[in-house]
Amino acid sequence: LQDKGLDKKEVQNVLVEDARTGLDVETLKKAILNNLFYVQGKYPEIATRNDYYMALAYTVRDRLLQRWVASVKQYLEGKHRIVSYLSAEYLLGPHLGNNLVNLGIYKEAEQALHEMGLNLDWLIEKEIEPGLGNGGLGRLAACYMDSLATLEVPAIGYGIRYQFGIFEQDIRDGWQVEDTDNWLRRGNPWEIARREISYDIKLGGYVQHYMDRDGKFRTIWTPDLIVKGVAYDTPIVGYKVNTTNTLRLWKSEAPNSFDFQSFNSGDYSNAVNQKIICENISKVLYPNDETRSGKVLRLQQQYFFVSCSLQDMIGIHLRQGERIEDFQTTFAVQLNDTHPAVAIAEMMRLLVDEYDLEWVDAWRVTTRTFAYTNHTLLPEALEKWDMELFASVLPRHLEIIQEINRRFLDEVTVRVYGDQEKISSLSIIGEGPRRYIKMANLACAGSFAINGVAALHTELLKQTVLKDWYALSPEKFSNKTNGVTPRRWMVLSNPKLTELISSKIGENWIKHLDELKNLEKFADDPEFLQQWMDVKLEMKTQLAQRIVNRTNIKVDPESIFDIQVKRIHEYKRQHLNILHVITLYNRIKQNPEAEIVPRTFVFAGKAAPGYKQAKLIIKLINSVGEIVNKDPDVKGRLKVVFYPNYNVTNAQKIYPAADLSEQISTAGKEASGTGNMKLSLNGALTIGTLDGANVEIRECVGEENFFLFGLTAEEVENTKSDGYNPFHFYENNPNLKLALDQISNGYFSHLDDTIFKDLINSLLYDDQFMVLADYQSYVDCQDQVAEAFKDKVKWARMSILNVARMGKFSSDRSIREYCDEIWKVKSVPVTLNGTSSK
Ligand code: B1N
Repeated sequence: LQDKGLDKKEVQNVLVEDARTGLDVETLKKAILNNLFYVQGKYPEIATRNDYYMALAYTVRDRLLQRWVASVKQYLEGKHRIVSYLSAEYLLGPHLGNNLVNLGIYKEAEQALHEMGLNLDWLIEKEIEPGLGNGGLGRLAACYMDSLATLEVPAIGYGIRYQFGIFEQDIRDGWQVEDTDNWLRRGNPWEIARREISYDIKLGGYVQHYMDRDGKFRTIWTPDLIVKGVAYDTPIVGYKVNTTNTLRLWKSEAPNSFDFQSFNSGDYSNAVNQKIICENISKVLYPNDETRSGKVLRLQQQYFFVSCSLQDMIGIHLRQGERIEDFQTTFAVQLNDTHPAVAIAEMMRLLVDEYDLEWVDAWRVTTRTFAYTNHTLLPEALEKWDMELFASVLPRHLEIIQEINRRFLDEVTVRVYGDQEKISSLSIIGEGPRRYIKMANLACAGSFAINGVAALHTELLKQTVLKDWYALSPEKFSNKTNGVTPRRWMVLSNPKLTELISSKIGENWIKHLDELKNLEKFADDPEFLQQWMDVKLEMKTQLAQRIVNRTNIKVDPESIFDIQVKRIHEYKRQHLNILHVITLYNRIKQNPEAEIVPRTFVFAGKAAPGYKQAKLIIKLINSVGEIVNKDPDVKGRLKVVFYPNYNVTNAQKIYPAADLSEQISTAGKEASGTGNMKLSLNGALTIGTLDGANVEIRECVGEENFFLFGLTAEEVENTKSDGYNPFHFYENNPNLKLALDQISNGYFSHLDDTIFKDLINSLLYDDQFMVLADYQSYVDCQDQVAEAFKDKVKWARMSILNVARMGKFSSDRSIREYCDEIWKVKSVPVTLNGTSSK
């Protein structure tokens, strides 16, 4: 090299751009064949599709590792505050395509494979997605990891490496059937097991206190089980930057030294059982979205990953040569809802019991470290733990929580002048026939910041569930409206739209979503309008193909694609949507010549396996579909599709094809929603209530581009307190009455008049979610939608303006707000070969 007269920096470049790091087509081709041989042990003639997928995945991983190592090095060199995101769920979706986009080598990889006679899409579709989350909360964590890396913020995500993620859904005879999600069955090229990074976690047992020789109080917690948490790391690369952060997920195992008493005493089967108990902790994701389970295993999971993560952070902090008292200068820890809130008690235990801090010093560190995001107002989702159950798993933490509460209530009593009602509402421990621990209160007491996930949600938090907390510490509260990453949800999932947008306004919008604004000036350009409509039609045609393959239902790509995809929940009101379907159907039956704008209703979403009404809603959708889809009078003008197994992979194919986005939750119930943002960014117009982030979406896109209906959150509350009577709406609205009668008398269920009884009764006599109260307003609004859709060009214009004005809803914006206002962290660009981005 010296002969060639290269200086040191150039040498570095040459060395770095080798077969494992080069990004050009030729190098990629070589690397893929190399990995096929040395990782999969195959040559092209005998390689399977999965072999090629793995070879490509390792090729991409090599390039990530180089950036990952550079990032870690850079973070350790200076003193930077690191964001630590604690979440029980990460709904990542498939990695391959996303990593190619973020590395900026999608086209190159496509070309390399093409030259090898292979097709990139075909390999991308081979990946089994890691479904380590239920819905919006888990997906938000994944979008935030993408934005943290893209904004070059030092961050680490901590969670659980579930062996089984969210169940796979199949539909049989119209009913949901669950199957296990064995996502690791073909191995996982995106993770690196860090066997050397592991921690022991105690569970159960008892606590003893004594005074040592120096007169200091000591605590010994003798557990009845110890499990080991092993780190599995996944690199998360930012978009066209070197920054590659870590997602560290913990797997539970039996400790090495495990139960040799049992072995020595010859009790082999007991030793094996104990090993299984340890491995069970990270075995499976609880499939409940917005419902509590109260199960011991769930508490064990929460504590397991929180304790591993805090021990890990303390290790990182101390290895930097810092003092334990300054922990909060190294980490800002965000609690993704209350699922990791036991971290507050665990931090106190580690500081007081293990690192010998005085209580007040430990509390100072703790309350400068944690911040809490609330994601729901639904009372059934607020986490509470029976105190005896809690004590049986975490006896020491119960003592600590009682001490936190005692000191806290002492202080509060003075502040609220002895108001008993306020004191008991703020207490971390609930009294009743059985005492319980209120995790939201623990999270509030131990955090320096508390936020909601949309403007309306934050306001409602302050007025309702956290009212007394807001009165006590208003300065802790702020709003951080959710966002989604445009890399996965536009660039990757909708390349045609991406290309069209970029052809007009350049590519900057991908990192600065506000720049979509620049599209507004093309909203009246006839050529652009035509291209916009062409892309949408092409995406609808592709989805139609997938629908017929998966469900055998033929749908018309020219019809309105009216889409409601999200978890099935009564508050999300998929049944309100189906009442509209039935209403249109009845119009046709009453007058087969009636003018009906053709529509394809697409539903998708999982129901929690134990949630009866949600499962019944799925059955209802399929039953209505069965009748409507084959009725000759309908003449194909209405189609109802239930697309099975909604997950990130399927969502990426559905969003680009949507004309209409259904965001029809009962006002005040959906904390934010994020599907609303993804659909809108893909050009769908929204029909929705004033709920969650819909309110802000409507403000941004303009009320003329948003189909609004229904009661407001305030009207919902007033209607309830005035004595809401759903039966009154049934009796006085003939179309509504007909639809409900048809469901109950078996019109859609082969004359079986028993199946939907529970659903109908709950609507007629309770209707917590105001379906009947909002029915007419919804149907009227849908009539306006149909009318608007008749003018295709006008619709396209609205769609363009809608996208142009959605820039606020990038997760980059959300993360910037968290960084500036809560975490106080700055970006740390990572350099590679002397440059910081592609
Ligand atoms: O969190 C999303 C919001 O956009 C949604 O509106 C909200 O419904 C969702 C217990 C939850 N809130 N609570 C949960 C998930 C799992 C679980 O076990 C509760 N999910 C939400 C992101 O902010």
